[in-house]
Amino acid sequence: MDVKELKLMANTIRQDIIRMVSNANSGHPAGALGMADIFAALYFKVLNHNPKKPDWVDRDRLVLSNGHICAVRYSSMARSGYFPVSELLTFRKLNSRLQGHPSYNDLSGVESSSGSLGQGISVSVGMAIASRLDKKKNYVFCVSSDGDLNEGSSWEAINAAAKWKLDNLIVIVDRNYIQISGKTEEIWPLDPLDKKFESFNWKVYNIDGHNIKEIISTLKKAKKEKGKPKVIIARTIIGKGVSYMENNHEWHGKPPNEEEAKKAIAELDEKRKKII
Ligand SMILES: Cc1ncc(C[n+]2csc(CCOP(=O)(O)OP(=O)(O)O)c2C)c(N)n1
Ligand SMILES: [Mg+2]
Repeated sequence: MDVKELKLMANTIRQDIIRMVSNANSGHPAGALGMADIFAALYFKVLNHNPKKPDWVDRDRLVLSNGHICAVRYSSMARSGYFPVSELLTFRKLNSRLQGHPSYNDLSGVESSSGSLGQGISVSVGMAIASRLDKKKNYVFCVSSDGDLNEGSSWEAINAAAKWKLDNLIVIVDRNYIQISGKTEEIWPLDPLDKKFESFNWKVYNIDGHNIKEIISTLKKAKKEKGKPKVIIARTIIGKGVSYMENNHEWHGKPPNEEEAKKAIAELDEKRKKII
């Protein structure tokens, strides 16, 4: 896909997120919307994967540590062919494979169960070590977030990744400066986040998490960098694409009502016309 097609895909993913969360009348729309550009780039450009063979042993792994934003992952998976798009509307229903937090046992292609913050980087470190021991050439990508990095266990894993010089590990941080109850720098500050990662011996890239060209070129660069684990700190806007959700922590875990969902879809339709 070229950049324009990826922008359109990110818009489609955003519309899916609104429909899923609104249909379920529960879920986490804002963080998911903020990561749509990165997930479009990952699933449709960067990941070496085969949606028809989710268990292919040489695939790149994508671990989602901030599991609550899983609507963005489910939409990306459906749109790239892991399962029918119609299944997206079972999101958060009883017995659905698309649980409110991802379940490894229920859906092939989900690499680890998540939702309990602070575990994904550890899981990814384990996968990266295993790949190296197996002499595999694949990469382990881990999506983390400010809230995920508020957990001390994340930093133990970050330290371990540097000890093992895991250059097959790339963490992408959803740096929207917001978590469940407000602004990160007021609740549990992380800045200077890039300097912290550097002092842990990681290679750091700061990017605009909505610039698809920059997302792709940085991921390419990061894959080539040898000898260190790598982190891409992606500055994102929570709720991106839906005016009343942007930069507003109240939409962290609240579904839009019918009228609000209609407004969101209309706004996204307008944006879509501008991309075309
Ligand atoms: C170990 C753990 N503690 C607390 C929670 C409750 N919780 C769910 S999301 C969240 C905040 C996450 O921050 P972030 O990922 O930055 O949220 P977003 O940007 O998507 O609003 C918290 C504290 C949790 N899921 N896991
Ligand atoms: Mg956040």
